[in-house]
Formats: sequence, structure tokens, C-alpha cells
Amino acid sequence: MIKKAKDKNFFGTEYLAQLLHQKDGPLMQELALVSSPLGKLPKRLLPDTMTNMVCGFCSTGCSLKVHLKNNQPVNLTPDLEYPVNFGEACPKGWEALTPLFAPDRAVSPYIRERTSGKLTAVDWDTALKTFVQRFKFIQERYGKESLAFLSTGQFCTEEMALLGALAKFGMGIVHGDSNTRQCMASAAVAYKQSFGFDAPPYTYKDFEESDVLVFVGANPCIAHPIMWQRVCLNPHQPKILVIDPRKTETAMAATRHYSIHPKSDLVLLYGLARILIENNWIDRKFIEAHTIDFEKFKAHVMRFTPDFVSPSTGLSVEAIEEFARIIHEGQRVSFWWTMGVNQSHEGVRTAQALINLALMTGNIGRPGTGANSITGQCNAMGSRLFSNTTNLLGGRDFLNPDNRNKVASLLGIDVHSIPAQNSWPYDQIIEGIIAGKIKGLWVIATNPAHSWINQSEFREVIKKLEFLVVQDMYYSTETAQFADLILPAAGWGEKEGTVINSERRVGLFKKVSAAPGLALADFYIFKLIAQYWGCARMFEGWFSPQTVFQILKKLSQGQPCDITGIEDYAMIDRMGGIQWPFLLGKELRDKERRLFEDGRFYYPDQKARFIFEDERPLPEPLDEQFSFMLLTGRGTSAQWHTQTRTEKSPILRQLYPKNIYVEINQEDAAGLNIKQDQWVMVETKRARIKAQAMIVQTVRKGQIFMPMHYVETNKLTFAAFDSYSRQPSYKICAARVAHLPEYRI
Ligand SMILES: Nc1nc2c(c(=O)[nH]1)N[C@H]1C(S)=C(S)[C@@H](COP(=O)(O)OP(=O)(O)OC[C@H]3O[C@@H](n4cnc5c(=O)[nH]c(N)nc54)[C@H](O)[C@@H]3O)O[C@H]1N2
Ligand SMILES: Nc1nc2c(c(=O)[nH]1)N[C@H]1C(S)=C(S)[C@@H](COP(=O)(O)OP(=O)(O)OC[C@H]3O[C@@H](n4cnc5c(=O)[nH]c(N)nc54)[C@H](O)[C@@H]3O)O[C@H]1N2
Ligand code: SF4
Ligand SMILES: [Mo]
Repeated sequence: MIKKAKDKNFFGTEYLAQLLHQKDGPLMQELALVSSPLGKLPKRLLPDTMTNMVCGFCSTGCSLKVHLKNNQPVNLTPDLEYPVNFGEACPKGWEALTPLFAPDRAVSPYIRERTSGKLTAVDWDTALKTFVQRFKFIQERYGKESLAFLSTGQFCTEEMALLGALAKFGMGIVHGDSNTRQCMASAAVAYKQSFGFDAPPYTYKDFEESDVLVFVGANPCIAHPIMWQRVCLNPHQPKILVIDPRKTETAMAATRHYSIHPKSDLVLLYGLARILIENNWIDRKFIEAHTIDFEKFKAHVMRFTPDFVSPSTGLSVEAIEEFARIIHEGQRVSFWWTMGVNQSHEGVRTAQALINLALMTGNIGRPGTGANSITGQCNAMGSRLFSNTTNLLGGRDFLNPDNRNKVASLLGIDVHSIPAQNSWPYDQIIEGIIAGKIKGLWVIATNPAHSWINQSEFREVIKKLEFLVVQDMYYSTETAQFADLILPAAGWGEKEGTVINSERRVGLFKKVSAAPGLALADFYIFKLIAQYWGCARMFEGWFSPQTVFQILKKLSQGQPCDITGIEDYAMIDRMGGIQWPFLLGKELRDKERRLFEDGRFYYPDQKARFIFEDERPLPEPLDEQFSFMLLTGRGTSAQWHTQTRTEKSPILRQLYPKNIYVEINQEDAAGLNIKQDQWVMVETKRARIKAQAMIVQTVRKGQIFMPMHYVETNKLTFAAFDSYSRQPSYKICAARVAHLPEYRI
């Protein structure tokens, strides 16, 4: 139950604007006005119009036209011109406005009384004073490292940069990570080590220009449907090869589906490399001119003979040999991967095995080629470069004194306010809470009490905190239910800023709707916190999202992700998004650009590295009791993660099963006497849950699949991590499934 505020002045917005010395500045506009392509206009004067903006769900970065009537968004249609989606959108995009008007929006800050669990609505002044008092108390009592934040790949780059700078430079927080750890860390580390910078090389046109497309652990038909539309536009009758234990929607549409044993990708990819080398199906000229360590790699893969690879992967020798031949015969071969690779105990090396295949066959830097990691959230790429979590702003290194000096001088701050150490990654922050080292946690735009691996532990962990702040659009999320303080955030459509999609395209969010009640754009929440914390001076120049965009440009200068050529938001709008890099003084001739056309990589010697390692055993092997392998992933194109947004749409709700379900092979189901839709038990060493059986042929015998969108799923998962990226290996663990009567619930 939430106690409501009665007094209208309670909202105190004018007071807040005054506090920020912005009575006529952007915060007042934020509260009173909406932005449109016509510029900022007072609400009442806004004519009925349309404005296009990038979708706030997935990393495809489609552009949507929002229709406005009487100053309200009333409808939405996909943008016909935008060089990403060309008039297409998936169900989430079509329904993007609905979640804004949900009844469980946080409309004011709330404070929870711990014993009764009751939430009380408070004004911003009280909320901010509480935030500062509690967090400062913790810092003073337990030291600087006792506070941490967990952030997101789902809001604007300007907001991420302000949060990262505020927390780390202003508030003295050392440990802060983003939920992109769950998603992109393996790809980011793989690129950094192989290319010298975290740089996905492709442009979506490559989907149309390949004659062979290899998808590894990726199900774009469900997770990136509009990227898949681009594949469907390919006029070259391409061969599509899918590596996935499950016969996914994408695998069904493929030329070949390689249903490998889970996590045998590394062995398969080394086996393919060996066949290509043995047959001399490699690009010697490219290897010599542009890479390092090929001979060592060659020696490494020699033991991966087809006879070894076949039983390890479950593929026939013929299938493996044909796979290699298809790669050889392709003129333009592209390799695409997503979570089936990244979410693994050996995700970085698996991603690099794909990079190695592209390098050794010269399939990079040309149309229709590339070793291409597809990102997940709308601004995963912004988070990787500018969130100031794993990297120092602009893809730099906290450990490098030159990098720290550079950022300090660009921002005009004392270099000593920049931590000279790396933040703990996400899992270590959680460990830190368990160990009693972290006492205060600030969670922004992510829902870890549902999405983090091994929930049974996580929920206990979170209770150990002395103070938990959750900043979200909704007061009802699983994580907000534990919060001592909830800060109400505006969502997509209620604020402006930029995001970066999978092909490195900077796109624009706009404000087309006023946030409800007291909810504020995260940007202004951070500004207010800076004010109350007493470090506002450091952020005087960070006036509005638009001014921060100019700061981001400065921070990017000279880096591979240089965006100094982008003038302002209007230019992004005009050009249909702009891919990085785009340097000052350059002319924007092509709407689509790929990296490495000159064969030069980001290391000082400009060469890419072959990086490889022996395969590792499964973190949780099967045993007699837990003899099923549980896979997890996306269920339908209508569901988004922890469902805080997609469950709000009656239309989307029609497009996915209401109850949690487990997909099970028909032979296994028959053996266990399990019928369609029957409630069954799924159990791992961590937890036991109930789910409805969905009997399928798409999951192999001995395996089961559960979508991540239901809160029970991560009670089952096993907390194993890639040792380089610390990305959780969500995809597999040992489980058992049984006919319900066998158990007492
Ligand atoms: N509808 C919808 N779309 C989304 C999202 C969403 O929640 N809903 N989330 C977005 C985000 S943040 C992300 S990161 C992406 C994720 O996009 P994807 O990675 O494409 O989606 P997943 O279903 O998580 O995983 C892909 C596949 O990996 C397979 N897999 C599991 N283990 C292995 C293995 O060992 N080897 C191989 N080769 N494959 C394996 C699974 O069977 C699954 O089909 O989707 C984005 N798009
Ligand atoms: N078992 C299993 N678990 C998984 C995965 C898997 O494949 N299997 N995939 C993992 C992956 S790849 C990912 S990316 C994660 C995703 O996990 P999460 O990031 O936890 O999932 P979301 O539901 O997207 O959470 C985003 C939160 O931000 C809020 N929000 C939305 N917009 C805004 C905003 O503008 N401001 C603020 N302040 N809040 C906002 C939403 O209401 C929601 O509560 O899940 C991971 N978990
Ligand atoms: S594919 Fe992704 S970006 Fe495009 S409409 Fe769907 S959710 Fe939005
Ligand atoms: Mo993700």
C-alpha cells in the first residue's frame, strides 16, 4: 500500500528548478514543455504533428514516428525512411507508448519503512536529503568502497555519462557496473583484446551483402526481428548457417542448422579453423599484412581434428567438413553472434574463435563480411563506451595515468577525483554485499532481483544492504520491492538524449509525453543528486542533455569512437542517425559504413591478434540426479526481459504465454509421462519451481528450455562466469524435470 501525498505544492518542482539555478533553464522546460522537431514549445501551442525517434527496446535501433494530437502522443508508426528499419517494427516497437501510461508508474519518490514494508510518498527534497544522508553516513562509517551502483544499457548516453561521472568523480564511489555485464561483456573484451578497441565492425547492409551468414547462439527472428528483415532483403540467395542447440525460429529458416551440444562452440570453431588451414582455404596475404600470431593459432588448432570435434559437438564429420567448405566457397562470409556465445564460461575465447575465422579467411572490412557481435539493449554500445563503469569515459582505461589526465583536463576536474583502480564487476559487487563490504547500493534502470543469475542467493544478498535505492519508471519491479528509497524516473518518450545501436549508429530519443507526477528524466535526477551531495560545481557545464552531448564529443576526440563531426541533435535527426566514427571536418557521404576497410586495427602496430585457449569443462556437469541441461533465453518477440514494460500492453500480452513454461522434447515428455500444458517441477541444485510443460521437437532430448521473462527462471540458474569478462553463463546448468505428483510442493 502506498500512502498518497495530498498537497499539490508537495511536488515542489519550482523549488527544485531554483535549486539548480535553472528557473528558466532546461529543468523547467523538462517539467513544463515537450520537445518536438519544431523546437521547444509551450505545451498548449504544440500543433498536431509527427516526430520520429529511435525505439527504446532493443539494440536494432528502429526509428518510430510518434503521432501527436492535442499535445499527446496518440499513435505510432515505423519510419519509412530511416536506414535501419525502412518502415518495419516488431510488436514491442508498435506498442512502445503503452507502458508509459501504466498504473504502477512511480509518480513521486517513496520511502519504505523496513519493518512494515509500507511505502510513503515523499517530496523530492525529502527523498534527496535521505539519499545523501544515508549514503554519506555509510561512506563515512565503512569507507569509500562501501557504496556501489548498478546501472543499465537502456537509457541515454548523456545520462550514463553523467551518472558515471557523478558517482565516480563527484561522490567518490569506486564500484559501479552496468547490466551490460550480463549481456555484452564477453564481446567487448574479445574485441578489445583482438582489435585493440571495443569495435563491432559491421553495418546492417552487411546482412544484405553476404553470400554466407553464420549465426552462432543468436536467434534474431525473435530477439532482433528487424535485423532479420534485413537478412530477408539479401538478394544473393545466401547460405544461412545457424549454430544453436535448439531448432529456433532462426534455425528453421536456415540453410543448415548445426544442433551442437551446448557450449561445444569453441571446439567446433577450432575444428573449422583446422580444416580451413589444412586445405589452405585461408587468406595468407591478409594474415601476413594485418595480423599477429597466426602460426601459434595454427599450432593450437591442430589437435581439433574432425574425429575429435565430432563427438564433442554431436555433429557428424561430414557436416563439419561441409561447414568449412561452405565458408571457403563463400565470397562474402559474415559471422554473427549473440548471447549463446557471450553468456558462457568461455564466452570471450568463443567470440575470438569467430574473430579468428573472419581474420584468417580475409572476411573482414569488405561488404557482407565481419566478425559481428549483435548488441542487446537500445544503448548497450553507449554503455560500453561512455558509462564510466568498466572503461573510463570514451573507451579509456582507469589504470592508465595518461588517460586519467586526459579526461581530467577535458572535463576541467582534478585528476585525483578519478579513481586509479577498476571497479569491481557486477558479480564481485554482489560478493562484496555478501562479505559485508558493500552496505549501500543504488540500482538504476535495471531489475537485478529478476534478471541476475541465481536469484535464490541474490534476494538474501539484497536484504543485507543497509540502504537500497532503486531508480525506475515503476514502483512495482522485483528490485523496487526491496528498496528503501524509490526514485521515480521518466521513461522512453518522456526525455531526450542519444543512444547507440548495434551498428554503432548514434540515434535520438525525444520527449513526446510528459512524465507522470513528480517523475523526472534520469538526467535531472542525477543533477539534483549532485546538488544535494555538494558536488554540483563539478557538473556546472553538464547543463542539459544537449550540452552533455557536446562534452561527449570532446571525450571521444582522437578515440576510435570519435563523434566530433556530429554537430548536434538536429544533425542526427536530419541524417537518420550517424555511425561512429565520424570525425570533425569529414563529409557524411554514406548512410552505412563499416570498419577496417583499410585493414588497420587499433593496436599501435595496427594489427589484429589471433587469441585462443584450450576449451574448459562445463561449470556444472550433469549427474544422475540432474541429468537435463537447462537452457535459457528469449521467449517471444513480444516480451522484453523482466517484463516491467511489455506486460503493461494488453496487445503484447496476447502474444505470449501467460504462465511460465518449460519446453521439453516430446520423447522425454513421453518417458516422464508429461502432457502438454501440465504443471511440472523443474529443479536444480539451487531451487525447485513449477512450470507448464510445452512439448516440442525444437529442443533436443536431454535438454529443456525456459524463457528468461518469468521471475522463477533465474532461481534455477547457476552462477558461473567467463574468467575474462565476468559475464554470467546464464545459458546452461544441470536440472531435472518431473511429473508434479512426485513432489510435495
Ligand atoms: N523479444 C526480445 N528481444 C530482445 C530481448 C528481449 O528480452 N526480448 N533482449 C535483447 C537483449 S538485451 C539481448 S542481449 C538480445 C539476446 O538475443 P539472443 O542472444 O539472440 O537471444 P537468446 O534467446 O538469449 O539466446 C540466443 C540463443 O542462444 C542459444 N544457446 C544457448 N546455449 C548455447 C550454446 O552453448 N551455443 C550456441 N551456439 N547457442 C546457444 C539459445 O538456444 C538461444 O536460441 O536480445 C535483445 N532482443
Ligand atoms: N536466465 C537468463 N537471465 C538473463 C538473460 C538470459 O538470457 N537468461 N539475459 C540477460 C541479459 S542479456 C540482460 S540485458 C538482462 C536484462 O535485465 P534487466 O536490465 O534487469 O531487465 P529489464 O527488464 O530490461 O530492466 C530494466 C529496468 O529499467 C526500467 N526502466 C526502463 N526505462 C527506464 C528509464 O529510462 N529510466 C529508469 N530509471 N528506469 C527505466 C524498467 O522498468 C526495468 O525495471 O537480463 C539478463 N538475464
Ligand atoms: S526490433 Fe527492436 S528497435 Fe526495432 S521496433 Fe522491435 S524492439 Fe524496437
Ligand atoms: Mo542483453
